[in-house]
Amino acid sequence: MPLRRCISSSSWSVLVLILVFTGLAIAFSSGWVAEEPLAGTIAFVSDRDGNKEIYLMNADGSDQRRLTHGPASDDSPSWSPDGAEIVFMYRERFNWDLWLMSADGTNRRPLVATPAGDWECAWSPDGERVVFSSNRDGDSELYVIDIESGALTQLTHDTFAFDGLPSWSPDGERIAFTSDRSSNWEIYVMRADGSDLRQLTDHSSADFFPAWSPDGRAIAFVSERDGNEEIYVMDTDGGNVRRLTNSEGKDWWPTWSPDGARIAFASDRSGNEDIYVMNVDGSNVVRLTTNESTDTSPAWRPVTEP
Ligand SMILES: [Ca+2]
Ligand SMILES: [Ca+2]
Ligand SMILES: [Ca+2]
Ligand SMILES: [Ca+2]
Repeated sequence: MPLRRCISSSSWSVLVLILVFTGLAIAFSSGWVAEEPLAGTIAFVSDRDGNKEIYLMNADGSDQRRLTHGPASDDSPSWSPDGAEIVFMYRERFNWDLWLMSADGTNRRPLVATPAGDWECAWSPDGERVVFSSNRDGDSELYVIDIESGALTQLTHDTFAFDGLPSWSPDGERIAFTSDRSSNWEIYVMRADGSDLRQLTDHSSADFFPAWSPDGRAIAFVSERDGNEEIYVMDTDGGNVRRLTNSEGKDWWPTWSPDGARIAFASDRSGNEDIYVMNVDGSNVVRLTTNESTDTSPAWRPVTEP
């Protein structure tokens, strides 16, 4: 092989190698290679079949399937920590109760059934209790029920305030919730026995819907402080507030992926409510439902394996 041709051939190889490595470096630095697929299962509520029913879908929006059937309204699903069961709001005629079912929709049975309104439930991380709100004593207060024994503990005692929308810390030690005890809706946190109450947000607009991150270090929430409902995240002491969404529609119902990398939420930005998912920094928004009815109340299953 002539010397000149040999040199140009090896230069070409070096150039190709440089281009390949540069491309890989750009791909890694832009995060493109690190993007994980949307994994797991999301429960949600839709009235696409006539009244509010609970559905499941894969976290990429595929395989949407109905879990509940019948004339009653089924709403606000919350998963057991092992992903085997769902507690949800159930309304026959005009009264809301709390029911349990297996994740395949079987084994439906009441957990809390009183003539009062019983709403907004969240399963404890140890799997043994459910926190919920109820107006059984006149106005909305938070209660915890032991699933096995039925023993009830009242957590809040402010008879002039709405207290609701609870979210457990992943270690089970604390419960974040929404209250209007300081004249407008703010997010508060207390120990799981109701003691050591602290106010986390302090803004004249409505702040509500706390959702504790799986690593326990952040709380997602909804606020109207920038004009309409947007999703924000803050540290668990109320500091370091960051806005994640920016749409003219209502963005609410945040729910974290089990790995803490994404947040699914409901939004009516397209004209009717649908489920969306975004990275935890607000980037890469993906729409998961496209049905023209109301699709809302997403709850990401806390485990990803079947
Ligand atoms: Ca109250
Ligand atoms: Ca506020
Ligand atoms: Ca918005
Ligand atoms: Ca829809």
